[in-house]
Amino acid sequence: MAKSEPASRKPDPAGVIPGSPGSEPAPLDEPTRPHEPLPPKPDQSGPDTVSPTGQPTGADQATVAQGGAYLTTAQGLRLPDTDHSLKAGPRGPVLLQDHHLREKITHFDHERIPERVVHARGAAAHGVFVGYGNAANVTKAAFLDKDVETPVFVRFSTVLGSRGSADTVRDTRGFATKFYTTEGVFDLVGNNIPVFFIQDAIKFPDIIHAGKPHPDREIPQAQSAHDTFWDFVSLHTEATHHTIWNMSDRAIPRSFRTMEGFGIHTFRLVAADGGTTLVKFHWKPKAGVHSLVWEEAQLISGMDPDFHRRDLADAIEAGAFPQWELGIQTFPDTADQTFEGIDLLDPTKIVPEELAPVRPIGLLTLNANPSNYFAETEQVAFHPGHLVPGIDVTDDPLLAGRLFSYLDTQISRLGGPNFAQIPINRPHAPVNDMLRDGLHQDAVHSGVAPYRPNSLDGGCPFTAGADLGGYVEVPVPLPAATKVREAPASFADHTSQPRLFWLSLTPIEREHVTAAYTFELGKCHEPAIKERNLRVLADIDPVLCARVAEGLGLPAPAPSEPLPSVQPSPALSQIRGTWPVDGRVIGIVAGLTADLDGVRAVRQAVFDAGMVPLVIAPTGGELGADGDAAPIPVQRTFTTARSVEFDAILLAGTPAPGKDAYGARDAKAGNGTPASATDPRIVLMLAEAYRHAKPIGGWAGSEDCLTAAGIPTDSPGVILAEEAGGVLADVVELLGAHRVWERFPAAAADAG
Ligand code: HDD
Repeated sequence: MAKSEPASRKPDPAGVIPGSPGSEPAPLDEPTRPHEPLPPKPDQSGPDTVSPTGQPTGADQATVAQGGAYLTTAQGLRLPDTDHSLKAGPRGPVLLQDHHLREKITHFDHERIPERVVHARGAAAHGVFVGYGNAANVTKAAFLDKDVETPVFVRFSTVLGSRGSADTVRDTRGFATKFYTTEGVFDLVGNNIPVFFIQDAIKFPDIIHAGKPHPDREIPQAQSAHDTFWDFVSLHTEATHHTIWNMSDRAIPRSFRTMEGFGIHTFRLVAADGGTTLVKFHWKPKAGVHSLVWEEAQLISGMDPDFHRRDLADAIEAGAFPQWELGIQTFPDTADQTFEGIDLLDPTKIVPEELAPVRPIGLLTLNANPSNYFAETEQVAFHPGHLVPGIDVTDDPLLAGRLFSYLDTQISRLGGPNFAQIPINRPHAPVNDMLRDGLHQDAVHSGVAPYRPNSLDGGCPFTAGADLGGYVEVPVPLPAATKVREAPASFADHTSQPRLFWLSLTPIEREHVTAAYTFELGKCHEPAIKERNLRVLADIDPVLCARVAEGLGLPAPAPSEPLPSVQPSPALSQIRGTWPVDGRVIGIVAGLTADLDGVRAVRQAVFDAGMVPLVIAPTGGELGADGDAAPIPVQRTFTTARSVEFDAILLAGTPAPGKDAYGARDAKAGNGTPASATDPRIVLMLAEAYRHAKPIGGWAGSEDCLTAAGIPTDSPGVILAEEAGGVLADVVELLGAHRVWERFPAAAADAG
């Protein structure tokens, strides 16, 4: 029953295929076109929704499932009562016939899906990617064309922890981006560390089993500081490079907003003329690369396990949209697939930026929080095999296994093969597949011929070659080969790049790496595991090995072979340059006799600098509520605040004579010092902030607070002034470098 000629189904000049969604109705139904969902039920539009901080979410009412005026069952039946089960009398047994009770409890029983086997803990945001248009010489991918705007969804994650684990544990972070391009979905599923633990995907279950909690007691949660992890990485030295990155500050980022991202594998780009180029993808954060210090990360794990998740959502809600540039390192697509002697198929190797600069090719901006965590962040399904024309894979053996694993895992995680129909996973390009049926099939397909070739549906769908936007794999010639279970000889170098990383760090960063190894190995119980890891460290650097050995109270072994000679890559160090301070959090401590005009002015100046001021007072409520000027909201009290929430702390001084002081009537007459000086909670806050190398500012009388905390007033990064106006500019300048690095002993020793 062919109703039209095949020729009439070809794309029109605008690229629209007649009969596809968004085009005029075609004379013939697409055999694979799903029906639109039913319109919302009557009375199902609700009040405007607001976020927990009172901001309108702008959610489309048609999508708010519980927004209607009346409660219904899943079948649309209005309900008079959802608080009492149907019983035989008020004290009698509950009746099985209570269909609402059964529906409600049954649905609840099935609310959870299996968490991701890795990267279970995550947070995500919507955004837009805009191409710079300068990559056309290497790729024909349309979303990279100049000024093309592509919607994206980005999910950040930790690797090892369960869904409810803390955000700031020492771990690699996932950085997965879904580009909803006009040519189909492209997923860049990367990490914040540019190398991986293993060179072959067949080892993935091993490294993950070793890193996850011990199978007997299921501890420790979200940690690598235990025997099985260190057992594996010392017996399997290709993990050494990723491990030293994990022991560096990269594994405890300050924020998702201040992480780099890496595609890790080498991919192959294809230009419009068919030319190919090898490429590594990088995400460069506009805010710079910044980390926590280890003690801070540990405190946050208890104080605010949602620290990174909250930080991302708050920044986006406040309009401080996080941004990254997508960059590429490109390499000639040579037969040996190496660059400057570095094997590009080995995912444990980087190519230093000094050898192959990163060229920015587009800008990512995250500008909207998800409306529903489960629907979006939990159900999003990434896959390194989601590619678009112009981007192809290489024969990296780690990537090959991933191309299998990501589709496979969704089948148990999302309950069947139709997860691409879940709203967050739907491509924004028209879909016309011949996939049918299966669990959770949401589409109501029409037509009778979901097969090819057919004559019943006019021969549709047609296939499209590269000239019509079809995805055509690069016809890479393969060498004559013998089937083997082997790695190439070049994969055997496991020490030169860990050494390159170590030598590229500043003394402070090296000290952090040393402390991290000492901490993690100190948590191991088996002496043999500690000793074996020291032998691995000896092959990276004798100084590193000796310092860790000293901390463990063990002898330092000698290197097993002469140390490789390497050229450091300064680009790998995080401690350099100055960066925008947008979204940084400034705690303003207002004690009982605080100068309210000063607090008001500083708070406004912090806002004006694009940062977030949080006023900390002895009790909640507002400051100066009974005065003429606008009251100041108190966001934290001495009880709820902890130093780790803040990037810098300002101490409000006492007011000039005749000016208002908050709570002055309660303060001891003539005391003249802010009440915060003697409060042990503020003393603790200052001591921690000082130890974590955060800028501290204060005015008029704040010296007493510092003295109570044992902080010399002439320390680096301590700014004192007579008046409020004298502190903020200097504190902002210090924040541009992220921390007051001079406060760390290694920096002092280095300077000396
Ligand atoms: Fe993976 C999830 C990143 C190797 C198997 N991986 C997952 C996520 C990220 C990465 C960011 C979370 C995606 C999300 O937010 O939903 N994985 C990487 C990187 C790798 C890597 C950068 C190496 C370069 N992964 C890797 C291998 C395998 C897997 C070698 C298996 C052979 N990864 C998975 C998985 C996950 C996953 C089991 C769990 C949940 C999911 O895929 O959707 O399939």
